[in-house]
Amino acid sequence: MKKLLLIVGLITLALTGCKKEETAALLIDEIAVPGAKCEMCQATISAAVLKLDGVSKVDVDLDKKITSVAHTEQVSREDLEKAIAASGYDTGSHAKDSTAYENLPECCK
Ligand SMILES: [Cu+2]
Repeated sequence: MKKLLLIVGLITLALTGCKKEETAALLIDEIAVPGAKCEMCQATISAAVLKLDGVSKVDVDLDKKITSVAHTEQVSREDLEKAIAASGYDTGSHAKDSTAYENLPECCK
């Protein structure tokens, strides 16, 4: 029961968090991620970027190899590229973390 309350609490927190972001001006950054190949890559990159406070939406385009991120000004492009690199993918200005890359599913390497 306590667990359920905690989950409900977290969902409420997440929802109110989102509302707040919608009222702030959103910036869109388009980041080249040449290593994005499949749905697992999309999931990994999205999760890495969504962990950052202020990121509200991520779209990983596998054809164009561009990851578009909607975020508030509390997140910089530098933060986004660092998060993507830390998850195992090269970006224009940051080299991927090699340990994270090694831990990616085989289809993503
Ligand atoms: Cu993949």
